[in-house]
Amino acid sequence: MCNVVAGLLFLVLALGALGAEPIRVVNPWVRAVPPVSSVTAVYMVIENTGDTNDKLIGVRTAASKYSDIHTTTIDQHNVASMLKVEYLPLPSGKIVELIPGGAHIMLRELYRPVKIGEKIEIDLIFEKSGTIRVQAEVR
Ligand SMILES: [Cu+2]
Repeated sequence: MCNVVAGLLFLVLALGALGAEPIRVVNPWVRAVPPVSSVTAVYMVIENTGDTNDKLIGVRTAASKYSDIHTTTIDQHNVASMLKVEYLPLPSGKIVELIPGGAHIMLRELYRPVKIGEKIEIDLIFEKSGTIRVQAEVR
């Protein structure tokens, strides 16, 4: 009897491990902007714990008309500019940070002003892992 229970427990744990999402999204947040601004940025940490490379290939939210993936580049005059990219690479076993001054998600043409403390629902679309919905707090 004990063996059966132990066996079942092992099966449940094994299935749980199989079902674990390889992509972990940590601490997503939206930059607070003045009400007149129709643009803001979203930051987060994305961890690919899986053994295959993945990509962030798209973003969807009801908060804005457009949501783009941007990287930031610094030219020889030390001027930073944003570049829209088709995807963000997420190498296996690596942590990718979306941070001010680096890669980020740009929300353009906000449908209404964002308020500090509110949570914005954002769907992150990954090439291999499908869609992951996150709640990003405005800070
Ligand atoms: Cu941008």
